Amino acid sequence: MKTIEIYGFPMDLGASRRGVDMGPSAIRLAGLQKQLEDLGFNVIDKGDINIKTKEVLTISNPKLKYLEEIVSASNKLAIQVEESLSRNNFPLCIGGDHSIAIGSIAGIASHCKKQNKKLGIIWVDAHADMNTDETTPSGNIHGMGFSASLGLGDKNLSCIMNINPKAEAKNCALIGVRSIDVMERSNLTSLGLHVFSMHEIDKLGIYPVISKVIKELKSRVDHIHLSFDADAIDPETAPGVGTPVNGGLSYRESHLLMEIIAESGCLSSMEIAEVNPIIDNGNQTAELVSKMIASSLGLKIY
Ligand SMILES: [Mn+2]
Repeated sequence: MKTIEIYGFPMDLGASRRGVDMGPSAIRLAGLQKQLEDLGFNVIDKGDINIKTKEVLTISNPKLKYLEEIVSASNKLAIQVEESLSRNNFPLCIGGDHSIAIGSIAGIASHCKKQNKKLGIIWVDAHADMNTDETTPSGNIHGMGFSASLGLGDKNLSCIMNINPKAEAKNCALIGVRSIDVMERSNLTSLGLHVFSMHEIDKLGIYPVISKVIKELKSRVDHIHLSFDADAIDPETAPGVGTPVNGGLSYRESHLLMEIIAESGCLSSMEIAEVNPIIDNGNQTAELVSKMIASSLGLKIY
């Protein structure tokens, strides 16, 4: 059985709303480690990456807010994630805002490059996270993680670990999207990314969608990474997220997505982002996310 290494990334510099920096604590409190141990895994919690808070920082570029600290923290996470993979372990990164993906995917890409492996990414999110400093309406870097990983935008973000792009768009899929900024749209179409919005999920169902994505990725890549933004889930089920958008995945759709990924047996790394305990009901969203992580790693109803 694999060893899972948990890395906390208490980051909220990438977002406007405060509180997602408490996500790692909330997910730990929900019993993540025990749930994974109950599945038979050896679990090592590697603690949190050290990240400065907004109170001690200033914004030097309003189109790339807190760029310097986000790049610094991303580098730290990238090195840890790469080391985890080189130990043949499974890095599980818990956020924090979705800028967590910039560092984790950089570390994964560096590992894959050295091992001559192709990287594929399944990005599950209400948003596309395909903005750049030129298209962003807010300057928030949590909306730039996917584009940076695919080689677009500011080089400080896209060239971490000196690999750019981290993955090819044809080896990536975006699932669950329902809120795309006007200028961001052109970045999506220019790369030819596989997009399965809530429209396709409503029409086809989540099972055919995730099955198709996995089948295609399995035939093309050697390492599949899951980048899961908790706001992909409907806010009625997951109210404690950074940027809630109506019309998301239901409780069972979210779990089924994870269960099918687990059944495929091809997941090699994961991050979960944007849990915000400040606007949650109790710890409902972190508890859901913790159980979903277990589903993605083999928890079955029966
Ligand atoms: Mn996101």
